[in-house]
Amino acid sequence: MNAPLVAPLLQAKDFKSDYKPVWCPGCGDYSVLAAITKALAALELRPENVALVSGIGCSSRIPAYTTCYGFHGVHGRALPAATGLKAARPDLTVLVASGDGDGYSIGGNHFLHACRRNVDLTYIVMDNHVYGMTKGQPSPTTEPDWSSKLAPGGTGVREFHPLVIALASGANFIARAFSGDPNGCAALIAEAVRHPGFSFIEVLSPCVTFRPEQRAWKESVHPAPVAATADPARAARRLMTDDGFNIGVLYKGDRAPFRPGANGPERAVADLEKGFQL
Ligand SMILES: Cc1ncc(C[n+]2csc(CCOP(=O)(O)OP(=O)(O)O)c2C)c(N)n1
Ligand code: SF4
Repeated sequence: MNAPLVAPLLQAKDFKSDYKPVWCPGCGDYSVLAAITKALAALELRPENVALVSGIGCSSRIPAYTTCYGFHGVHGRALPAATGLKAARPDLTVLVASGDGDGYSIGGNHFLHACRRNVDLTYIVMDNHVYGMTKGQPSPTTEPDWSSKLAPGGTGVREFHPLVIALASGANFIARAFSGDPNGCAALIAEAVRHPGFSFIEVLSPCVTFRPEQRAWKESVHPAPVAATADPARAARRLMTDDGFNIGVLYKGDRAPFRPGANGPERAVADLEKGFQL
């Protein structure tokens, strides 16, 4: 008798492509890549059922380093591309990879509306508080007093608070991870993928080239002292007073994800056009 045709479970290495990452030695993004591939294996997914969408930046190179479907798009525009993909192919697991420049600066507007729409996506932002790929400009999460060749004395501009903004805009799952703990990061990514709706994970991922002092983040991070709450008011208070290094799931909402067509019957474009005929 022939053995039943059951696809074997895959391992993290099966989700890694043959392309060798071009990141600087020690960049946190290597561990985020490892965490994503571990999470996909733990979720018992297959590369042909997963799409990774990104914008532009060192962090946005991730899709090429996996065997999943990938879309390395335009700077700041990963979320609209991913939203369209998930709307057209709800059967795919769609992950979005970004950086703090890509996702919070040029892509900031899309971030707000992706949280509000609550399409079932997992948004992983590798935050290194700097534009790495373009050689060290301050980003929206850069500390105001960070002095560099490009911004001597610092920008003097207050940082953006991505987690608070995600909560206020309607994200359904909010977590913070650290690249230096790839297993912990993988567990958070897997939990985010399982949670319905728009899941946002801020991954502290050091840029060792332009922010070498971020190597000390490993001494600053600590597990969040309390379990995730589903109460947005409580989550807001916690996030507003958070030291920036709490690791774990910080908010887990129960809003139903947006599904195209769920709010009424879909209409053919030709029928819609008829309504506009003079
Ligand atoms: C429309 C447009 N504007 C600017 C750029 C140049 N650019 C490429 S990557 C990047 C910043 C990336 O920073 P971040 O998202 O923080 O990623 P990192 O490289 O730090 O991972 C910029 C400004 C571009 N490619 N396209
Ligand atoms: S410049 Fe920074 S973010 Fe880019 S690969 Fe190098 S260490 Fe990583």
